[in-house]
Amino acid sequence: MAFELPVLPYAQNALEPFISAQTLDFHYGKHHQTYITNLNNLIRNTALANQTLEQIIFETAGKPEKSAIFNNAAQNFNHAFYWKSMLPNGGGKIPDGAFKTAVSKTFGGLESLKAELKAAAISQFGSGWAWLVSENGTLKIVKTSNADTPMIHGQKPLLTIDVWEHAYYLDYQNKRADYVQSVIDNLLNWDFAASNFS
Ligand code: MN3
Repeated sequence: MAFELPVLPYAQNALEPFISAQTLDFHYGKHHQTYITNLNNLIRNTALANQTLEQIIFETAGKPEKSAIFNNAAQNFNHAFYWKSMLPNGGGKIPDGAFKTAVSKTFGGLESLKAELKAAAISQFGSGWAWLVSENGTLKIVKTSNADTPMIHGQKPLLTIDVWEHAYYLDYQNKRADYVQSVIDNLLNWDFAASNFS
């Protein structure tokens, strides 16, 4: 069974002007598709071929001889999660409920959470990801390098921002901070984060 590129949850131009259709054309249509194609080629006719994406990630994590499979599998998970972490007319408020209570308890409020998330995204050296996760029920901001992903560190991802250059270079060139600020202010899907927390 081969993996397929998941359907983007909005049109390719739906995140404009913050992320252009051209960026999504390359990032979703080319980069993400390549991770899918590579993963399928790497697992074909192996014991991993009938496993779920998460099983493949756990099975190959920390094994240097399996790093190509891990990198492509984890990047598939990370990108599918990133697309769902955004929506047109995002940003804004978090919904009432257990997630909002946890945000107040851990960060003192949404503005402090956003400041910490921005700092993590900007300070990630080189390619990687900034994440809001829950670990044993407690919220945390973390960053990961390259394809690394929170699930293998005992963390449940709630929201992510891709900070590989391919995520922003066409629209923002070297200004990663401007891209991160745009995503946080205008695109983040707090309903998705809340649904992942519960
Ligand atoms: Mn990417």
